[in-house]
Amino acid sequence: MLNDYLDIHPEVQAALDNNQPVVALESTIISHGMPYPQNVETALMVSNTVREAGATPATIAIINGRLKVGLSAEEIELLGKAGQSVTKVSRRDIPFVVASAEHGATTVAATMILADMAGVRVFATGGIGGVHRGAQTSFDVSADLQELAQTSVAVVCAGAKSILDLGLTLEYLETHGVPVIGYQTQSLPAFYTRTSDFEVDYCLDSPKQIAQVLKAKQALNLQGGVVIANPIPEQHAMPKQVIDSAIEQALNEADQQGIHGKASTPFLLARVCELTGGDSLDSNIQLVLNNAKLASAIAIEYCA
Ligand code: PSU
Ligand code: MN
Repeated sequence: MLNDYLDIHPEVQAALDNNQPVVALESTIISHGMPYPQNVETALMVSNTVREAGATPATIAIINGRLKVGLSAEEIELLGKAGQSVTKVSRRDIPFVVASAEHGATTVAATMILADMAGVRVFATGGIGGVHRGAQTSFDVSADLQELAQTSVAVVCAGAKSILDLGLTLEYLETHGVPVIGYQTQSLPAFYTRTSDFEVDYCLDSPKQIAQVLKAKQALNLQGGVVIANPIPEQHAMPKQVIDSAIEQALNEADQQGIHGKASTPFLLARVCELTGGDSLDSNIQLVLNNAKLASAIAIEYCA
């Protein structure tokens, strides 16, 4: 039944069949999270990084209505070039894009769903969605959080951007039983910066320790995801004031222009990128590569 919709790349399927490590990668970051051509270059570099680290990359998207776990370089190029014209697909959007046989770029939430269908347990990305600032009145809470509450995939990210309310995001995750692990850090990383004013739930120092937690969670049949927050490497971090003021300005513009719903995050990401020149994009690329390395190491330990 599932196979009527799902295409697992033969290389990914072979790895899964042989209990070899696989790392899922998302595609909204390609179509909506970065400009062309850096988005395509980054996606290909991330895949290579996973390979070099000894795991198999599985970039996830919807192509012509097919749920794809593992993309070709041509498919990555297609999603990157088409950019914002590709539908941004979260949980609610999946059946529509499938039924109309269109392309879709999967968010963290939708990528987790497809990874879970294929049996991929570790996923690397840049940043997760969360509770937006002003959510008290806008109700803007990313479906990524609800997915983390129910779908058993570990997400390696660089924390969350301060376009979000980091404190409320942590509260939401706590309510839904989603642990937030800091990799070699007590402080919740804030994407462009290594620290924030918030603490993670658990600090673990090695991929092996993290894999042990994932194994215990699975053995105990505790459903739901895990957030693994990996600070951006020091040399690529941004000065806090620079990024904070760009984020403030982007948030004000979004407010003035009435940007809301699924357009909100891509708008803010693009504006922050423009306002910081190329700097935030360079940081963004480096932190994704760093997350791909850690996710690969965790996937390897998870299979050991
Ligand atoms: N944060 C980033 N880069 C991204 C995203 C978030 O720093 O590319 C993308 C991810 O795909 C994430 C999605 O799942 O935005 C969240 O969108 P929303 O807030 O509409 O749920
Ligand atoms: Mn939203």
